[in-house]
Amino acid sequence: MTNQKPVAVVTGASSGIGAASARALAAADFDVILGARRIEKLQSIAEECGGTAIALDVTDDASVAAFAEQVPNCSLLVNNAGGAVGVEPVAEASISDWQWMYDTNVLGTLRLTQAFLPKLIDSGDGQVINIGSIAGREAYEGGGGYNVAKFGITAMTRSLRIELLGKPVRVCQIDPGMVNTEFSTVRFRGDQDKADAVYAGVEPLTAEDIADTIAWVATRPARVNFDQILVLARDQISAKVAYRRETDQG
Ligand code: NDP
Ligand code: 8X3
Repeated sequence: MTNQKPVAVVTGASSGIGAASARALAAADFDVILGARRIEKLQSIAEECGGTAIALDVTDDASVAAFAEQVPNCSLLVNNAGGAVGVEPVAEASISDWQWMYDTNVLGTLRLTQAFLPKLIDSGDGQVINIGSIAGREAYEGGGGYNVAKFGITAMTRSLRIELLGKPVRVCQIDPGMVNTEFSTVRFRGDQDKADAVYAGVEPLTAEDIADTIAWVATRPARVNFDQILVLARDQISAKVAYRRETDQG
């Protein structure tokens, strides 16, 4: 691979925030490498923004190694792949749902960070942007394993930031509130009515709103490190309280 532009890797780029970020970073003149499992969706987004689609399962060591091998240089790693499954209370939660959330969000971020850190350092101006969540700042009823995973990412971002002090790599975490993507469809295991109910009466953020933030952070001068950014819809004030126009209830 030969290129002059800085290379940005975006995980979970087949939909939602990741797809919008791939488009925004391509528009900001990055050479974008898109990773996710649904390769056809990934390829169509890559074609649209002039990027490169490479199959990636962030829960699979061999997949991460094969992905990283195809990307010799990297200036920016956006650890975005993730999500939630289920809203059961702690007392009733499924161990396998919690394992999925921990493996995808936390260990996925760890695997990609370990695979790309040497390349980010070699670039002379590297950046890691982890996608956390308001769920990594506030626990909520039914948040369970997703809260645990996103609080875990918050801790990992902070450790990494400290460990890289003095090295040419910035570390940022962006914590969105409600964003209308496939997130809730996945969380409710494909039940679209339940997914739509999450956003009823509220104007949520769009994937493009978060992608704008990512592209803005990524294009600041090398001396500037945004450690953690919370991005909420105007209609949302906390993990549980959003203004619902139809019911006037949070
Ligand atoms: P989407 O469900 O639209 O996107 C999730 C992305 O993650 C998909 O591209 C999916 O791709 C990818 N992904 C899931 N599992 C894996 C895996 N094992 N390996 C590689 N890629 C994987 O949701 P969002 O865009 O909303 O989510 C993006 C991130 O933003 C997540 O980390 C989420 O937790 C976070 N977030 C979302 C919020 C929201 O309200 N939407 C709010 C706060 C944070 P594929 O299935 O093709 O592998
Ligand atoms: C997604 C936002 O509030 O559903 O990270 O946990 S929330």
